[in-house]
Amino acid sequence: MKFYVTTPIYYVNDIPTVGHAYTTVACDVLARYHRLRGDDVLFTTGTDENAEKNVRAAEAQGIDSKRFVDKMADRFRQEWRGLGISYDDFIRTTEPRQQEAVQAFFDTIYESGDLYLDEYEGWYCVSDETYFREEELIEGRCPNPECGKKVEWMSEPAHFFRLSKYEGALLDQIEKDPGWLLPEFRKNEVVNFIRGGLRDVCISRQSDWGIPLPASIPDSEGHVIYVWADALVNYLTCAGYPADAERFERYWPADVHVMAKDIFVRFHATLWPAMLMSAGLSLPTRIVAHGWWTQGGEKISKSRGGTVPRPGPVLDMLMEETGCSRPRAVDALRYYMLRQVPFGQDGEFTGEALLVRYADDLANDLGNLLHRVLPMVHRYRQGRIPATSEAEPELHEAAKTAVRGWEKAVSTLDFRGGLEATWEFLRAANRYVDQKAPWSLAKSDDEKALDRVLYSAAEAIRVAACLVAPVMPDAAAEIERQLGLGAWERSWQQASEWGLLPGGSEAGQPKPLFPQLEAAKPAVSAGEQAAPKGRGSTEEQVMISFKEFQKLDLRVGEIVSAERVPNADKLLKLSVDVGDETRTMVAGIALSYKPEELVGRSVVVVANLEPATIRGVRSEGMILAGWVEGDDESISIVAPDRPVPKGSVVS
Ligand code: ME8
Repeated sequence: MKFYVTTPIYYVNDIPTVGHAYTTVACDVLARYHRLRGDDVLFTTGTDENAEKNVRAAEAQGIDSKRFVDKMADRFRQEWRGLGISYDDFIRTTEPRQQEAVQAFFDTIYESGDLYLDEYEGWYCVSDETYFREEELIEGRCPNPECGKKVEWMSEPAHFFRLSKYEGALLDQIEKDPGWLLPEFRKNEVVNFIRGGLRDVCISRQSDWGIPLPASIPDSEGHVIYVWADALVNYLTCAGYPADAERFERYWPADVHVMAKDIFVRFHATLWPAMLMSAGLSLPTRIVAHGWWTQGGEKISKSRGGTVPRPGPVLDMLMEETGCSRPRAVDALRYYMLRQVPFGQDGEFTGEALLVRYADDLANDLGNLLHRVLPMVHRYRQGRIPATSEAEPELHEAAKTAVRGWEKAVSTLDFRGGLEATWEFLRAANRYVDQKAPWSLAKSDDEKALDRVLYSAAEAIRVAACLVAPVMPDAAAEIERQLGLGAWERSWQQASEWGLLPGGSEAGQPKPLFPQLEAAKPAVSAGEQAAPKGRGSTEEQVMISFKEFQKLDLRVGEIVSAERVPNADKLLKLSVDVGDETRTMVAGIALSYKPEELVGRSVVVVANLEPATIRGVRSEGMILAGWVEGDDESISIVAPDRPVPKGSVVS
């Protein structure tokens, strides 16, 4: 099966925002998913360079237009590489192959009688590169609420495309193919737009920047093709049109064009299919519009000015706040964008929401599963995945449900639904580990039961890696490395199979997948995670100076009372006398200590830790303990070797 997916080609008047990254990541996920299925994928993106607004941006920087677009196209490539975008083709509309395709295409349209010369008199918005009728303007400005810029009067001879001729054919197409335009509610906007009456579109301008109208068309001299009519043809060019007939036969029509709602109704769902009908070419199989990322309720846009969220600074922030590596920050950003809002809807982009997703979904649900299971494989089975023929069927069922969930979701570009199905499975796997309590089995002599639980949990992690791979390729590869599957040939098929992890194979060394600096942990996650993480919890070890160390107020305290925190298996509420006062502290040590055995014990306390509310209890400090990461029963509190008075300094 072939699968051809396209992003819009972006204007290069400025570098991309998280909005451009969103569409590009979504298409990348589709491409990676289809490659995993074994499909022959063509995934294209690129830059729309023949626009007047690019020329003006170059002028504003005092750079020659060609040099400017060259530089910006490189920037786009660089940005996409930095986000793990696996495009197969990057097209620039200033390339000769685009000129060849556009001219061949307009020759065909001319031959079909759909081009004619007339006088254009009307308004043009350079920012939107769109023609407007007088009555469409709002107070004399561009009617697009996100733009509202001054429009320019144009009066010149121009070539027109008979768009009006295709009203009926477009409405028929929409009716006969219900899945053609997505989402459903936007389809109605298209229908209303077409029913409102389509006017013929001016498709040439008198300019020297752009692709010349073919000389074979009468009165073409001095005319370049309207930038939208040029840009849309890129989808054909990348498929090999017109020169490579074999390639074109293979990939056209595109399986899905993806974009935001701004360029859906007028351009992709109306003008483009009408142009294709005129040229006698097949229509794309699906055209899908997602919503906008907003900030303060306004669309995030290149031209908005101020601090526009761009991928680079967002990644820097993530790395700084969590201590994760760049590839893992990329994974987290990709995940956040696709998980946070339903694909067709707008969503507010915030660093806070991204950090919460990181902590709760990635560090906690996904990361913890790996870091509970792998250390136990090392501890109880000397680092070898147990060999067992009794992998848990109940977990296999959960895995199959998740796979079906993804497959259904991908067919409608419901990325959020796909990820929710995956997380349902991760939660089931975490519950399985909780219920089977391998740390208790390790104390019994039921070796087979322990083998089965460890194997099944590790197998669930293998499946999880496969499910998250299209969205988080780096994390998936790291999970496989830690499972000892370094040279594993991953395929989608393997996500529904069970028992593929080779028993007896050697697991890799555990390393936090989505590390989290202590300071960045939200109180609620810290509570649920129960036990504090070890020093190795940051992926790259952070060195601190002695001066920084001295900022810690470490003191000896004495536990005065201890009780369980209701509805939290792992938490104890302690009263600790730290010399001059008694503080309440919540500690995740309940699986290792009974409350009554703690009273009167000396402990080492971090006395100047910011208070946090954990499960409704305000915790004013932290006691130190050692533990085997992932094993909540191995916690051992740190205490002075010989008696020292309460409140003594620890340094
Ligand atoms: O329109 N939220 O280029 P462009 C979501 N060159 N998506 C966003 C977004 C946001 N805030 N901001 C941008 C053009 N996008 C034409 C396209 S195609 C033949 C020609 C994404 O640079 C989204 O995909 O203005 C939107 O449709 C596209 O960038 C617009 O990019």
